[in-house]
Amino acid sequence: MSAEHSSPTEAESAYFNSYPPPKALEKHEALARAFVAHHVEANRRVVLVTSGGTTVPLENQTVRFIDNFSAGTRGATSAEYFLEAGYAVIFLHRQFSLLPYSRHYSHSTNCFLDFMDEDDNGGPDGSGRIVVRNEYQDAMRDVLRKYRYAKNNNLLLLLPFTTVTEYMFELRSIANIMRPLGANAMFYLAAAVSDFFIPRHRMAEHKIQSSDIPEDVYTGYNDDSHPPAKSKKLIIDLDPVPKFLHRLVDGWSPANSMIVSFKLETDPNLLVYKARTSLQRYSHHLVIGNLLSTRKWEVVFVTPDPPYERWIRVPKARRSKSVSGIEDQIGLAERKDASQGASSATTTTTTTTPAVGDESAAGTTEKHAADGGDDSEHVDIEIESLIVPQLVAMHTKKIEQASRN
Ligand code: PAZ
Repeated sequence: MSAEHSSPTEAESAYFNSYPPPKALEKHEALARAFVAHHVEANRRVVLVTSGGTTVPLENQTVRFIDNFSAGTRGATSAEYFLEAGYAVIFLHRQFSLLPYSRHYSHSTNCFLDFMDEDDNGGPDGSGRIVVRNEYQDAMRDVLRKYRYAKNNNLLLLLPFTTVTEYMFELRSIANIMRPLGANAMFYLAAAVSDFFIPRHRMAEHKIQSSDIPEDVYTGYNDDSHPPAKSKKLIIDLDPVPKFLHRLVDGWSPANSMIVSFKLETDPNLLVYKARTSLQRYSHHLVIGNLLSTRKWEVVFVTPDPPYERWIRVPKARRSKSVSGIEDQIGLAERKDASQGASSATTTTTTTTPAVGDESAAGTTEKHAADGGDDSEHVDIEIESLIVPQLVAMHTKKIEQASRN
C-alpha cells in the first residue's frame, strides 16, 4: 500500500521498520524512564520540550545534509521558564544547539571568554586565578544558581538528536515512557522538524561525488528515469516526512496530557490559516503560530475553544534587538487574517511569571495594542516569559478537568 493511502498506524510501522533505531536510543530510554519514575513519585509535572532543527542526510555514510535555521532559542528559553514554574523538563534537542542556562554564555554571541578575567593576586609566575568580571557577577550568579538547582534536583534531562529520523524515534519512545505521568505530562513541540527527507532505500551509501563521474548524479530517485538534461548537477528528490503528530495525539502520549505544537511561516497571509488547519487536523490542544521575521516578539495562540486566536506580544520598548528580525512586520499576520473575517483578540501580555497552578496567569496585565504600550521599564522581555505562564494556566485547568472525570 502506498504511504498516501495507509492509515497513521501503518505509516508508522512502515517508517520505523525501515530504519535501525538510533545508537543512543536505548541509553536515552533508560535515562528517560528513571527521570519519569522519579517525577511520577513526586507527583510533579513534566514537560517534553523539543528544540532546534533536524538534519536530512543525503548519504547513508553522511557527509552532506540539509539543515534549517533553528538555533534552539525558543526551546532553550522556554525550558528555563518551565523549570521556574516548577516543571521537570525533558529537553529533546538538536545536538550542539542552545541549551537552557548555558545559552546565556555561548561560544559566539556573548562569548563566555568575554566574561572572564585573571584576578589581581597573581601567583609567583604572574598568573592569576580565573574569575568572572565584576560587572557580570550578579547576572552570572543568577544563571549559575538556577542551573545548579535544576541539576542537583534532577529537574532537567538533556537528550540530543541530529537527524529527522533520530528525532522521530526519540519522540515516539519518550512519549511512551511518559505515559505514567498521565495529565501531568505536557508536550511542547518547538523543534523545527524537516517536512522532507530521502527514504533510506533511495539514499546513496557513500559520499556523492562531484567529479570523476560521467554524468549527473541523482540522489533520491526511485527509478532510473533521470531528467533529460546532462550537466554536472546534483538533483535531489525528497519525499514528505510522515506526519506523526496524529500518532502522538492518538497513540503515543499519555491519556489527558497536553499537547502544544508550533507552526512557523514566512508569509503573514498564511500563518493563522495554517495554524488553524493543523489544530483541526490533529485535534490537539494548542498551536502556537509564529513568523520567522517576528518570532522573538509576537506569537499567536490558536485554540479549539474561545478566544480561538490570541496574540501575545512583547511591548515595543521591551523588545530585544534581533539582527534577523523585522519589527515592521509585527501585526501583519493578524491584520491580514482579520481582514478575511476571522475572529481574533488582539492582546499583548506584559507581566511577571505566575506560579504553577495560578489561574490568574491568563489574567495578567494586558494591553490592547498591536505594538504594545508599556514602556515604563526598559528591560528586554523574552517572549517565552509570556508564553509559558499561559501554558501553565491552561495545563492546570486540564489537570483539574481530568481529575473530575
Ligand atoms: O529555534 P529558534 O528559536 O531559532 O526558532 C523557533 C522556531 C521558529 C523553530 C519555533 O518557534 C517553531 O515554530 N517551531 C516549529 C516549526 C514548524 O515546524 O513549523
